[in-house]
Amino acid sequence: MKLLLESAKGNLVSTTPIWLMRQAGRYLPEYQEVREKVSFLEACQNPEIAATISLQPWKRFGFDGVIVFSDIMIPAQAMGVEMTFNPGPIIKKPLRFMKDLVKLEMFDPQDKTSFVLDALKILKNEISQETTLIGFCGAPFTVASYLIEGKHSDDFSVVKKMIHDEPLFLHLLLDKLTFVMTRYLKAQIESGADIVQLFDTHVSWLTEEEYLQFAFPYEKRIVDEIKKSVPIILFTKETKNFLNGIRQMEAPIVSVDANTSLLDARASLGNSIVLQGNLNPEILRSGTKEDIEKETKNILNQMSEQKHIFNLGHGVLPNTPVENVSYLVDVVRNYATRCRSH
Ligand code: 1CP
Repeated sequence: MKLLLESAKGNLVSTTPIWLMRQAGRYLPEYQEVREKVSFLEACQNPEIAATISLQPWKRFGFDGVIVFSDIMIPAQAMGVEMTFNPGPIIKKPLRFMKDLVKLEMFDPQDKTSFVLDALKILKNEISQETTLIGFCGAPFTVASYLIEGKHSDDFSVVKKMIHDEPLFLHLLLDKLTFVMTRYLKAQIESGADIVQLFDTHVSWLTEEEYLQFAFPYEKRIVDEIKKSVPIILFTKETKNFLNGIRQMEAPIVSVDANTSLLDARASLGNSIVLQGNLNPEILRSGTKEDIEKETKNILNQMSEQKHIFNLGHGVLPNTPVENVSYLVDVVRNYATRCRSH
C-alpha cells in the first residue's frame, strides 16, 4: 500500500506519511557531488541524473514520497523564455509588454519537457510499491512573478506595479500559464506521478483581495481539472491570509506554512480536507534535537485525528544538518503510530 497516496486520498491509514519539500538539494553531500560535475539545468535536463538526485533523499531517509527533481521554471523555459540559474532563476529578458506574451509557446510537454517525463518513468520503476511518486509545477502567479520581475526580489515591486497599472497584461500571462501548467501536470500523471503539488510560494506578499483576483482563479482551474484524476496538493506561503479563498477552492490537500496554525487551518477548511505541514524549516536547520522532537510531537498531537501528511512549512534550507532530517523521520515514524493507535 502507498501510505502517502492513500492518505492524500483522505483514506484512513495507520500512521502519518512524511516527505519534505525540497528534500533533494544542496543540504545533501551526495547532491553536491553530482552538482560538482554538472550544472543545475544539465541535471534537470538529463533524466538519469534527475532520477538519481530524486532518489537520494529516499535512499537516505526512507521518505514515503519521491518528488521528481526539476524546477518550477522548467515549463517557462519550454515556452521559449531564456534563463539561467544562480542559484535561483534569472530571466534574460523579463516579460513586460504585450508583444512578449505573443511569443510564448504553448508547448507540447511530450516534446519540450520529455526529460521530466522520462525521469518520472525511470523513478516509477526504481521505487518500491509502497512509495508515492510526486509530480509538481509552479502555480501561474508564482511563475509569472519570476517572468516579470526577472529574478527573486525582496519586494516584487515590478509585479506590484503591474497589478495596479496593467492588470490585463498580468491576467493574459496567468491565463497562458494556467493552460500550459494543466497540460504539463497531465503529462506528468500519464508518466507515472501518483499525486502532484502546485507551488504558489509568492502569493505571500499579496493582500487577500489581490490573491482572490490574481492567484485563486488560476489555482482553481488547475485544481479542478487535475483532481478528477489524482490528488493535488495546494501550497501557499502565508496560508493564514488566504484561508477564506482556499476554503472555496475545494482542493483535496492543502499544504500549510509554518506561520499558520494547523488547528486554525483545520477549523477554517473543515474535516474532510487533508492537511500537509508544517514544521518550521529553521527549526530543522538550527534547532536542537529536543526542539525538533518537541515541535514535531506538537504537530502530530494537533493532527492525531488523521487526514495529515507530515512536511515542513516550506522547503528544506541549505545547510540543514543531515542528522536532523534523520532524527525528524525517526520521531515521526515512532510517535505518529502511537498517536493514531490511541
Ligand atoms: O544546485 C542548486 O544550486 C540549485 C538549487 C535549486 C534546486 C535544488 C533550484 C533553483 N531548484 C531546485 C529544485 C526544486 N525547486 C525542486 C525539486 C527538488 C525537491 O523538492 O526535492 C522543487 C519542487 C522546486 C520548486 C521551486 N523552485 C519553488 C517552489 C518551492 C519553494 O521553495 O518555494 C521556487 C520558488 C523555485 C524557484 C527557485 N529555483 C531554484 C531556487 C534556488 C529557487 C528559489 C529562488 C528564490 O529565492 O526565489
